[in-house]
Amino acid sequence: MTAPFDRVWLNASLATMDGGGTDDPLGVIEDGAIAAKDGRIAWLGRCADLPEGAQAAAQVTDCHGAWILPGLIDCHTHLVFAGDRAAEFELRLKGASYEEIARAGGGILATVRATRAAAEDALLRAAEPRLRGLMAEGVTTVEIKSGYGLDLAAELRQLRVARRLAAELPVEVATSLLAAHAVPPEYAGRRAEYAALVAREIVPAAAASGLADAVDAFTDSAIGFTPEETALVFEAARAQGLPVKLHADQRRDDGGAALAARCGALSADHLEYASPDGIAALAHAGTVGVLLPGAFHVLREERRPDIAAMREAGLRMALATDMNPGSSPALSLLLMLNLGCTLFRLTVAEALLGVTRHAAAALGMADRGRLAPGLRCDLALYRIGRPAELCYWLGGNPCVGRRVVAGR
Ligand code: DI6
Ligand code: FE
Repeated sequence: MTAPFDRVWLNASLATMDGGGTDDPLGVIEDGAIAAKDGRIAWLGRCADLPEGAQAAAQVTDCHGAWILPGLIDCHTHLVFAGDRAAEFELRLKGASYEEIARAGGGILATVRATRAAAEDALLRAAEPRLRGLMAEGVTTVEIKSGYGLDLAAELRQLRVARRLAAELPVEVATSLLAAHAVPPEYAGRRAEYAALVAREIVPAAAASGLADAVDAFTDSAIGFTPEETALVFEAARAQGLPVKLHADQRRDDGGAALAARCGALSADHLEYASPDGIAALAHAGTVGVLLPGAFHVLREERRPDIAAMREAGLRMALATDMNPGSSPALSLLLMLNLGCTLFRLTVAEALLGVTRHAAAALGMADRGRLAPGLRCDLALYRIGRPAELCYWLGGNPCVGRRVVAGR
């Protein structure tokens, strides 16, 4: 008889993220065990109920009371880039605004210059420690965007680095083409022309390369793209069969949420200025709202996303680092759990669902983000007394184990 399981974890508390309503939103199983076969969760439940013979021929790990969560998912990062913008941080501390710096040719375009000038290997070496830092916290899936190339070759180079990171490290990576992030210097004053180029050439070429899993854009009428330009890029994505995501309503209400909903986007991200109607439209469309408290904090924004409207609408909320050198130099997803609770007033359950189940949905991944039979057995183990500790500490890292299944 073949062994039922090849891995078994015993004596753990499980936060399955597959909970039963308001009493138990995290789906906790105390004194639990989890068993895997061929990289999939084959069984989970109370230790006492472990099937007969479960441990035979399996590699068994005694968790000594640690908590197990599904491997965390950072569903919004720009972690492949060259250089840093610490000098801009200092300028902002002296009163300069993000938009002023961007209009003066700094901001995103400063990182574009550095990233275009960097060789692929140099980009890889710069990105790797950032990714390893997330992995050390129990992150097993990371989304990585381009957007600092802004021409076909440099955008593809960023995406290739993202794929190489996934090939070289035990982590899963989902890539997003963000060529519509800013207007490159050679198109200064010709924003619509650049948006048309993205739609006509860059999106199809990225799709043909197989390097992009999705297409993202930055709708911001001042320093990004108009809803009409964004819609053009999204049509190109749809024509290539690629899902879309959107940086929406971060600094003003540009109608980004409604646009994302209309286009059936996987996620609409930021949403500080999204209106209750826009939020309701997102919920109705099944689009996930991705909250990015790192950018809110670093830019010292005062307008919070309308969490009450999101709850009311039943919008699924995810939480991510937005790791980027300008608005969110955030190297820790655990820290975002704290900021999500303290700055946005999320509950512990909302924050934790935001980096697991709802983050998976924001990436269109149905095979992870919860602990349930049949799903990938990507796990994160923490030495904590209760799940709230993951949101409570500011800094530090209680992750004591992590496992990611190889291959999709
Ligand atoms: N919103 C963001 O949070 C990042 N891009 C965007 O459109 C910021 C990118 C940067 O400042 O480098
Ligand atoms: Fe972003």
